[in-house]
Amino acid sequence: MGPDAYRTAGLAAALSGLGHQVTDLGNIAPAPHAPDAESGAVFAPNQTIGWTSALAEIAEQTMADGLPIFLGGDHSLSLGSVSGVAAYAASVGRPLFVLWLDAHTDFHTPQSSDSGNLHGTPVGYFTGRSGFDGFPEVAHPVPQDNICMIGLRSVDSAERQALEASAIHRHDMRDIDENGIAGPLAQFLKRVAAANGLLHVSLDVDFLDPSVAPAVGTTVPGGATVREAHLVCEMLHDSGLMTSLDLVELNPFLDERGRTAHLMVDLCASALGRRVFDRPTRSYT
Ligand code: 4U7
Ligand code: MN
Ligand code: MN
Ligand code: MN
Repeated sequence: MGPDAYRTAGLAAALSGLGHQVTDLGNIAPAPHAPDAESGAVFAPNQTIGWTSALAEIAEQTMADGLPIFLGGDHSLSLGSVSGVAAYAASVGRPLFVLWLDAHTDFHTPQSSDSGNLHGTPVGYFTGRSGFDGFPEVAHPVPQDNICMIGLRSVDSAERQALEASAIHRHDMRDIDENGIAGPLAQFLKRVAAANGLLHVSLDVDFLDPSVAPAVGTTVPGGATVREAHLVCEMLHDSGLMTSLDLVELNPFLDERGRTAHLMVDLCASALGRRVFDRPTRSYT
């Protein structure tokens, strides 16, 4: 229901109002897959394999035509969106960078996950961690050093260990409180620009504070404010660097009169050029 909630909240009209040509490709179906067991350590692995192949294929295709926006739905969709975008980046000979806006690091493997929920594993998958048996092979893993996470405030111990041994750039909420959100983001954007990279942005609803974005299953207090989130999106637009986007984890059943869906639409509009006043062009090179 996530994608339909975005449609109802006027995502396409918001973007076409900014002068973009918008095509809604409709809902994607998972590729044929084996049935899942009723119970097991991991929830719906085979269905997720089906989604991953279908999404990776459509991601690679749509990158050639424009800036794809993947609407969800469970963050496990990023196993497919990011691995497909990475394949496209490799085909045009440019490095892929990923900005992960989330309360969580989603760096589990199916083995390390305590919950068995695959929405906690996309970063593990597209960085090429082992343990994703039966999933499509990740032909072009995203280098750890090309990933920047902002908004972190709920990290499991297995993830923390793996993350601390990794080169992934991470900014928890304390970092944002102490230093603001613009500094770390600008630093990252500079690196993307210097490398002539493509930039995939993955925006999990729970990046935002639950008081302003209640429509998500995994609320964690102490998240980004409305303005912090808009500033990130406005800077992304100014940079001209974003080449693909996930809007994920929206659960409209938990929303209050569509306020979370509308906020996410407004953020997406900011990332694609909505502003109050023009500013002198800012360069991140
Ligand atoms: B989301 C969790 F246990 N780490 O693995 C897990 F805390 O896409 C949460 O970021 C994962 O919302 C959250 O289940 C996944 C949990
Ligand atoms: Mn989820
Ligand atoms: Mn999350
Ligand atoms: Mn997430």
